Amino acid sequence: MQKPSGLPEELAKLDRTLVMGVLNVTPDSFSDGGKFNSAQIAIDYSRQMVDDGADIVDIGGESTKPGAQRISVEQELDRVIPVITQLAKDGIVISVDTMRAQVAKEAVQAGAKLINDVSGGKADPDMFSFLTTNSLPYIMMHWRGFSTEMMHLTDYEDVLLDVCDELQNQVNVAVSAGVELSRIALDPGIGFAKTVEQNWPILAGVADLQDLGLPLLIGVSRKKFLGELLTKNGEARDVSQREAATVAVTTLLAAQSVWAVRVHDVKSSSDAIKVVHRIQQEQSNG
Ligand code: PMM
Repeated sequence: MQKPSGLPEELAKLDRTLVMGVLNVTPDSFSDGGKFNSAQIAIDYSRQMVDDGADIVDIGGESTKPGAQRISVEQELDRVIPVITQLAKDGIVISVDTMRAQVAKEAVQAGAKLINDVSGGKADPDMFSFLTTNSLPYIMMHWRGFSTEMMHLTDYEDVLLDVCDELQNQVNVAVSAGVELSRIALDPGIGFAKTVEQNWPILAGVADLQDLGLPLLIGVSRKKFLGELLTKNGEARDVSQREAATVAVTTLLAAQSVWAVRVHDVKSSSDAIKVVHRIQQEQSNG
């Protein structure tokens, strides 16, 4: 199992796929239209995810849904820092989901232990220089542009090869800027600058992504391409009904020893990973 360097000891020793539970601290993130957008509810929800098996809680204050407008750095800080501070006190391992070096810096000061950058260092020219000030794991996602434009950035010759090439180029940029290679985990960015159909060759090509030589984290949870696949009578499956499809992907990724999955429903993916891991142990004994 490949994993990035710089992980907290309790995660570094684990030899199975990790579960990163999603906590979007954004006004539109909860199904009741924002009623739960308060720090205390976010904290309780995170504790529940950990109880359900989350190894990491990924906290993001800026929506990256297609079409989402950017928020100010102050807004982003106001949303994430109080939650990170409290959860870090509880001993929960937190990653901060941000494209901004300033937010990453303050999140790390507040206790975040991983940096999850959906822009892979492309959105903020200060991100790589910030990274050189610590040695925490850095999740570098494949990214071509902000949420307002990414749906127009889907021209690929061969989506899998192009994503691999673009990730490799960005790794080279990071390493030239002084970021240690060993701390980088790669993410192909399912749904980011990809059409619904373009996500499938990527999931079918995990081995090619692994050939880049770095650990992988993949986030498919409840995404649109799953809803489209499950279309019935011309209607895509609702976001609330995509859990089995999400778990199917988790299972396949765990069987390929992908380092981590980013999911909303922690319990179902955590259970699936336990089953895969148990079978893998049997295979290595036999
Ligand atoms: N997807 C979203 C947000 N952050 N981070 C990583 N590393 N990988 C992802 O695929 C990813 C991410 C968007 O999904 P959400 O709006 O359901 O959180």
